[in-house]
Amino acid sequence: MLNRAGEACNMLKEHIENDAVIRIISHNDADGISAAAVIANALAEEKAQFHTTIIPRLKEEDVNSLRSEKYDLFIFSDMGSPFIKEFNTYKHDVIVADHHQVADVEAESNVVHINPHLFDIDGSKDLCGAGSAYLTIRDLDKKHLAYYALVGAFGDMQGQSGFTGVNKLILDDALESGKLEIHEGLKIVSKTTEPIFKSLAYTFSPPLPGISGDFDGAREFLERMNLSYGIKFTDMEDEEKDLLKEALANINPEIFGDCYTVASEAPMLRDLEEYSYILDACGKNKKQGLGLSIALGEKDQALDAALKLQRQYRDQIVRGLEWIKKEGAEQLNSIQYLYSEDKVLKSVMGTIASIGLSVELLDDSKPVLGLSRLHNDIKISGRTTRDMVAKGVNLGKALQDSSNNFGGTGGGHDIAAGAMIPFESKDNFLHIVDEMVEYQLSND
Ligand SMILES: [Mn+2]
Repeated sequence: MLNRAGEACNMLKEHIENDAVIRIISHNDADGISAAAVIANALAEEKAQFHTTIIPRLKEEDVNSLRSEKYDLFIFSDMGSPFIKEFNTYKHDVIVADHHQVADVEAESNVVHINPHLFDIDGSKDLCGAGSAYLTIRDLDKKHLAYYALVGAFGDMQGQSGFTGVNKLILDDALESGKLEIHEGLKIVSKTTEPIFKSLAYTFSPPLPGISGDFDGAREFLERMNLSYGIKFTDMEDEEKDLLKEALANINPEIFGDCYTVASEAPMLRDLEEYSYILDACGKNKKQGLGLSIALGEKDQALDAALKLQRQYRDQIVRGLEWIKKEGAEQLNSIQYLYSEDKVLKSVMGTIASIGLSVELLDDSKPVLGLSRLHNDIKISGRTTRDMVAKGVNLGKALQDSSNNFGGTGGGHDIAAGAMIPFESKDNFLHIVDEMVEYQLSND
């Protein structure tokens, strides 16, 4: 894998020496933006010319229209692996640094394909898109950029219980460069930017049942200990911090653990997990350009704008969780679902379905589907728990088979999956998924 990355780096070096203009195309989530940032920062340091575009999905028509663009080298990061066949017929050189599923196509000499799946490495936990991108530029002596790959890993939920596989090698690079420090601490968000009750309510991972997503719950929790809820965590006295730590550890011991910080970053970006949340908020609000400029080092106004976006997005999630708390989910025999026509709730349905399960607002003995209507279709995000998967539930299969029945599409992992179906099939679809899950549970 490192040899393959070395080949990519040689290709890149050649184009830099020839003063070529390089085109970077990357995905619009936290991992994809981090991936673009790793490469763009490296190219900027090498004084190379480049142009970056962040897109939600690489479609066949994109692949076809890029073919005629006048660049010398294309770099696709956190996307591109399904299109090796098409890239093979490009006249340009192409580097693909991805970690999603691969097709069974060998790359021709104009294409270098970096993907953990090609080397039997687990692309869902041991290397992310930003990690593949980092490996591409690693031989340019860029260990000081390694931490961006870890931001991407957090964005794809790969670092939350420690880094493994190739991610560990990248972590070691980041530590060796002196940029990154690891220390034990309280893993609550926005310690320097929000009053403590909001820091607690905005902390969804690790989940704090009764507090996560619940402003009143967080305030009451603090008041019970006689702690003032309006000050920031960083302004609290040491004894108050200790009291808080102990009480939170009683709710979820995982709240105390390794924090990964980069001291040279702006305070709100210093914690790499929080950095990934900021990029995620930018991407989710279609402000991927803002996310990218932050990762390229823009401060002040850009950070203010991102903070505002993040606050808005988190408040929407809190509103969604409050709605679940009040209304609960609609119950079928073996599944439950959330449905609302409300614009804000619709936009965070998948997220609140997942957090609702983890913070125990929803019964975890039934998979949950979050439904949101988009014109004549319904988008479905399904989540369940490891326990239910062990009992036989495979949501990816259930959503794929049931959506196909109605001319829709669906699939994913056993624990998390999605589908898109025509709106008119909603009730029939729910019944079929319910029966399929019942069948999966009884036949295990
Ligand atoms: Mn990714």
